[in-house]
Amino acid sequence: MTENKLVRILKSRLEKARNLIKKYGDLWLVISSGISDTNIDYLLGLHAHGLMGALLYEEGLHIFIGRLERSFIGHLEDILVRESEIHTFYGYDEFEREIKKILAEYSGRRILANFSASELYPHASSLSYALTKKIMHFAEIYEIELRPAGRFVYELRQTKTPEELEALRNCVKLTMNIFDSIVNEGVIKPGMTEREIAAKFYGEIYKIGEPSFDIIVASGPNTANPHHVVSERKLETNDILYIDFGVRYLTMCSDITRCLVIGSPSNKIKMTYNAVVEAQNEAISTIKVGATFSEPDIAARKTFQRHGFDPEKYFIHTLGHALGINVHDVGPTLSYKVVNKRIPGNVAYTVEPALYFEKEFGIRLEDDVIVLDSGIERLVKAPEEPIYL
Ligand SMILES: [Mn+2]
Repeated sequence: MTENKLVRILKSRLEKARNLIKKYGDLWLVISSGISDTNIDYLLGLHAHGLMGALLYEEGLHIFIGRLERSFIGHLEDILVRESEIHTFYGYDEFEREIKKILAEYSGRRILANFSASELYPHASSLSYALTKKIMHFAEIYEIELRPAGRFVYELRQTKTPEELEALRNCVKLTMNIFDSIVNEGVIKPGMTEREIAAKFYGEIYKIGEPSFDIIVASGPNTANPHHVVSERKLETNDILYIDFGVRYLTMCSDITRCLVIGSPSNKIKMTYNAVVEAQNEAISTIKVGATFSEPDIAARKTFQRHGFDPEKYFIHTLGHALGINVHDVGPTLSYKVVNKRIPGNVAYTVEPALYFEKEFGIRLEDDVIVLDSGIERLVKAPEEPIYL
């Protein structure tokens, strides 16, 4: 069941890639060596392990996979690779030989390869210098024109296919089920450590997928840190805490932050929470196809100003980021600085306004949205009040 869904997502990406590639070249070569390349996950629905490669061509996809990892692509065999070839190898030398053999078949063609400067296109680059030299050498032998894949990968992955968006909707639902079930269990209470809470979440997440990123559980004064590292701190009565977590399900990532309080919160906490809720609603009301990436962030900042909180001082990050196969996916951030780019259709974003008061506390609320030509879809909505434990 899940596998079929995954295959449908992969097929939708392959089709999109094949249509788009004509604008940039003929084939797309992805090689993952060492650091796992998300483009392998994107095409094959699995984490790259060691050396792996994929070459997208008109009719199919060549897959280069270590003999020991052969079982990884079991889900692709019948459907995806019907007309394609699987090339197995053991060790670097055999890998090189396989790549060379296949490249020989594409003499005279234009191949997009993922060795653009990583500062420019971090999502497209992971090739080692040695491997880059090698591929360039083969290209020279076979008169292949190598082109940087950066722009192509950017355009391909910034917008999502309907299948990817459907997976994200389900992903967010499952994510919230996990959150609700842990909160309703009533186990989060004074004496429990941040680490113990994180462990609860990890336990549930692995039953359906994997974490999109390292979970953040921040409590008490730790909530003043936007990127807190989970600690041994024990929850205390009248604490505030935030939990920032996400699930990677069917290769799509959710990212949610919720704010909880134990006992009775101070007035400042209540006022801050209200301001953050309002900022989030105001921001979301501006998000639509054709709006600039700055508009929602500016709306959130204006709301904070109206509530008497200087956003320059207390809202110290951007409003949101693209979601997709990576939790920080391809695309501009929602920031007041991105004034000259407009939001396209079929993108997914987080909306996460926050206020942080150094050494005191902080509140962040994060929801996920999908932007379509027909309007915005808010996949989930943070509660109007903190969640009382
Ligand atoms: Mn986020």
